[in-house]
Amino acid sequence: MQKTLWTAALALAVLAACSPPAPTPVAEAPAAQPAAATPAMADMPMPDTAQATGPITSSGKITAIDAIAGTVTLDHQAIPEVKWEAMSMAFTTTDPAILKDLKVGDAVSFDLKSAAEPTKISRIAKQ
Ligand SMILES: [Cu+2]
Repeated sequence: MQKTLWTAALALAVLAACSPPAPTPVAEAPAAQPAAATPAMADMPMPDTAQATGPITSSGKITAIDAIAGTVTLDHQAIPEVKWEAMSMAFTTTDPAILKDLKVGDAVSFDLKSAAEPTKISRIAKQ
């Protein structure tokens, strides 16, 4: 008798678990996009959102420059906002014209476009 009741209760529980309320699929739809974006962001060493949207200022020295291609190689200081050690690396520019008054050897301050696009320089000027 007790076993029968227990089995019936279990069967009801299983039935309940297998019957989601009707609004559930509707409620899940808006949540799907943030839920999908979160794991991808967590996999990358990305700074927080505020830093990702704005320019990041740093400084360094020009070691190579191609004003026509709009590329510049900089010996730059550590840039903690994007977790970079000090290093020499090539950057592209948002506008090649920003390089026109610069030359190899110049000490410069510059802005990375954003943490999302850290290899693109949006401002550069002699110090
Ligand atoms: Cu670098």
